[in-house]
Amino acid sequence: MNKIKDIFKKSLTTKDNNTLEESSRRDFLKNSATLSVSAIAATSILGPVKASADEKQIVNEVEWGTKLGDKTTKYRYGIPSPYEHNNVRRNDPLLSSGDEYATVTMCPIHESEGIITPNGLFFTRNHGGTAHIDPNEFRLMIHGKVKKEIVLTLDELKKYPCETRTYFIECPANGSTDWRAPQYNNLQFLKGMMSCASWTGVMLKTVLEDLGLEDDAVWMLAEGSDNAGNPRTIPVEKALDDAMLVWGQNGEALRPEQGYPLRLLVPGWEGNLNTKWLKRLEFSDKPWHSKEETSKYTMLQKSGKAIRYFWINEVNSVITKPCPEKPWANIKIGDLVEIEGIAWSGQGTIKHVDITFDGGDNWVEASLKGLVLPKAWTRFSYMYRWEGKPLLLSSRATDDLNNTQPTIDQETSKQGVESVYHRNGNVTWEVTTKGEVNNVHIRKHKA
Ligand SMILES: Nc1nc2c(c(=O)[nH]1)N[C@H]1C(S)=C(S)[C@@H](COP(=O)(O)O)O[C@H]1N2
Ligand SMILES: [Mo]
Repeated sequence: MNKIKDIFKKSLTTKDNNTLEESSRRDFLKNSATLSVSAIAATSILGPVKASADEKQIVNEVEWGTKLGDKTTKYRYGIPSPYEHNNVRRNDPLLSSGDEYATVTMCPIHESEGIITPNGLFFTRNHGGTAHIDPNEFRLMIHGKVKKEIVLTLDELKKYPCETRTYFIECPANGSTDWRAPQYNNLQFLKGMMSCASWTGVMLKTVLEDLGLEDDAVWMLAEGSDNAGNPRTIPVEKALDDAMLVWGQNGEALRPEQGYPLRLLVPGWEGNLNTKWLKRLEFSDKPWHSKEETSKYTMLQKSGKAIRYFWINEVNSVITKPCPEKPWANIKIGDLVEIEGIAWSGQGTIKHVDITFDGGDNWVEASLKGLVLPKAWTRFSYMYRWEGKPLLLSSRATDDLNNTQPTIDQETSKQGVESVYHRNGNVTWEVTTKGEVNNVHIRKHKA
């Protein structure tokens, strides 16, 4: 036993005598590749695994193996296993207007895997409930300073060549409950006002080049046909850059909650601009100053003044494993565990993510895993051996324009604590000696 422990210790000791907890997953794989065959079992991430010869699920017939299952044709549209009943959107009463129409349901990002949110779990923010539109009755009007004003059916719009692209949508109010002090000990409620999907539709640029914009068309108004309408002014520059009119979401039609049959997608910009149940696009030489960009969706500063037209969701990240809902309660001291999270930037592509274990004094670089796409969720990962010490665990993302997430101190010294929108200061998890995880704020200075 001691011999195994020795091999174990040796194999995990790097040049400068730091143990594996300080090294990345890639280093771990490199180290383990040099081990002798007998040591592999001892260094398995699983640790010592109990022999399974007496497991009744293996030895005996199981119920589901002795009879026919459901008819293969039972579900014309598949549904999740009933055992996954906890993986659901949840309503945040703090962010509702006292009813279940003008409110938000948060995405269970603590349960999410990879970078795509399944359609049934996509966060939903409505100002007047979910509209249900018959696609045959759908019309899109494009008017104002456009050479060829037009009213299009969905089929006509679908004649344009389509593109499929992966982008996140984030309400700028994501994390808003935490400006003054930690409000929720819960990742879903803290950062679940975002999701990421693969969208199919036409580049708005393609449509506008086809119809022809007037030279002085510099602003676009996008309005929905739901009772809220959600009118927002968007610079034509963005409309001609990467904005899309989308009808597809993860390989099927948009869900009603996401704006069926057509929504505007303004990649990386605040969720509110992504008009659902789209009815019209109007072009003008002046902005509209709609309710949604004057009374709401402005950035209150420390000075008491507010910034209008703050569109971009800045670089951000959060650790999803561990998190308050998925603590390290079952992890034993000495276990090697994966720290995982999501990073995103409305300005570009995630370049790197750093992790701190001590509240920001020291940082190590995590590895990015899977697809790394612009304005999309990006997964990061770090293999860590937890020795039972309490931690102040946090991530800090940097994008390819070298924007880096601020600390909470940096953010609130500029912004104050009365803001609602565009919070991207570091989220910190306190990991206790018992492996519990709490949402805390690291403040070295007073706001
Ligand atoms: N027509 C319309 N578009 C809308 C809204 C709305 O209420 N009506 N809500 C906006 C807000 S505030 C956000 S954050 C995003 C949310 O998109 P989702 O519900 O698909 O997650 O849609 C935006 N588009
Ligand atoms: Mo929003």
